[in-house]
Amino acid sequence: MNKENIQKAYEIAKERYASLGVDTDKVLQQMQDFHLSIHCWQADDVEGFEEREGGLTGGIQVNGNYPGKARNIDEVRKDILYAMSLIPGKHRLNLHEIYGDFGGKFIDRDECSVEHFQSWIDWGKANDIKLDFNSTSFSHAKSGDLSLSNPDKGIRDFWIEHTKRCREISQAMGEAQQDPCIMNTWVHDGSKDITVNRLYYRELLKDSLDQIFEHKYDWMKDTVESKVFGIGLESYTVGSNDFYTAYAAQKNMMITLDTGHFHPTESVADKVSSMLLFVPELMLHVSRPIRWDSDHVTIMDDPTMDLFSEIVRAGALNRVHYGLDYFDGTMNRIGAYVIGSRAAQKCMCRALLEPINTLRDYENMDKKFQRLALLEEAKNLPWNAVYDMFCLKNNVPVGEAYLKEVENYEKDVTSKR
Ligand code: RNT
Ligand code: ZN
Repeated sequence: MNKENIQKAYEIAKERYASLGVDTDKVLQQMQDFHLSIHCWQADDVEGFEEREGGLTGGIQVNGNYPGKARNIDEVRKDILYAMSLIPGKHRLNLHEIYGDFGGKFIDRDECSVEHFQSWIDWGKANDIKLDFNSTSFSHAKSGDLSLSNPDKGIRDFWIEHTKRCREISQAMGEAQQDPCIMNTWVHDGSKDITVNRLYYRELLKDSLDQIFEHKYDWMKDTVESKVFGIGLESYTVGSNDFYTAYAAQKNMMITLDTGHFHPTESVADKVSSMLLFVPELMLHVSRPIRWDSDHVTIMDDPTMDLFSEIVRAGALNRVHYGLDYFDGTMNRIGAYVIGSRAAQKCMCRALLEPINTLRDYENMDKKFQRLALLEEAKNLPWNAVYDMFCLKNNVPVGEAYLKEVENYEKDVTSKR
């Protein structure tokens, strides 16, 4: 797209928004401060670099075998840097424990330590990318159906040790980058069929978490992620939404809202203002569930737009962290990163451009028709010209121009794998 046209379109958009009391220059600034935590696991279909046999377990699934997936740590790093070069702004990288630099050795989950992540810490520093972290309960011989809530104390202690070590690693990452590393704890624990000891496993999970979170760190922040159900674990999830909402509220800690982890008609957007009254911060896992927690690539759909609008309306921009969480092996994986990241940004851009003061005036005056009419009209306002300007300012391809770049990278790099 022609640079002058983008600028002209922006000027027109700026005037149009100004007439509704919205400052587009300010929004461009806010977009610059909007950092995604990009998930490393789209690059290689959630495999990681552990020396182990066996595929993905824990009730999650990747479909597709599109050629060119990253096969080792260098390829993951290269692909992520390339994807980031097509996403405007500055973003974080969200690592899972199985993506450690294990040097070809088998390091069990209860043996991981900072040394296995030192090269990531150095890479983050060298590329000015801050890191977030996740413990990994799935794809392991001891995963089974129950990890932190396993009645077998040996297995439970194994996963407690793993998760504690992950917190230590997160602390080291946070300290090195002088910015808190957010560590997400999600465990798949659940069961396929009718469970008659529901309370018991939840007591065990609570006790394990209490042990894990006992030590306080200053350079990492914990967050806990609930889920409605996993594949093969359909009847019961130990760490349900109620469990973690209550836990996080009681401990005054962060909670993760994964947009695929609720019943299909539940609004994740509506949870923001309720939860933020009781927990300090939220982490998002922005995904796209299709009938179940399918982890399709994030797009600019109604649930995602509603979610970001609610964050802006709640004045919660600085209390939310924006992780992505999808994994699709049916298409070019770098393209998938760019689509999902840009989609999340577009949702935020549109949310920031909402003529909220006028809308609130209407609501306060009980002008229902006017409120709904302006909400409808706002959909058609030239938010896209503002997003294009954001891309231009950040020297990344504007609009569909990035398709060619992804194709070139496929031709030169990923197709040769
Ligand atoms: C699974 C959870 C979890 C994982 C990642 C890989 O349903 O969403 O966050 O997707 O940890
Ligand atoms: Zn998630």
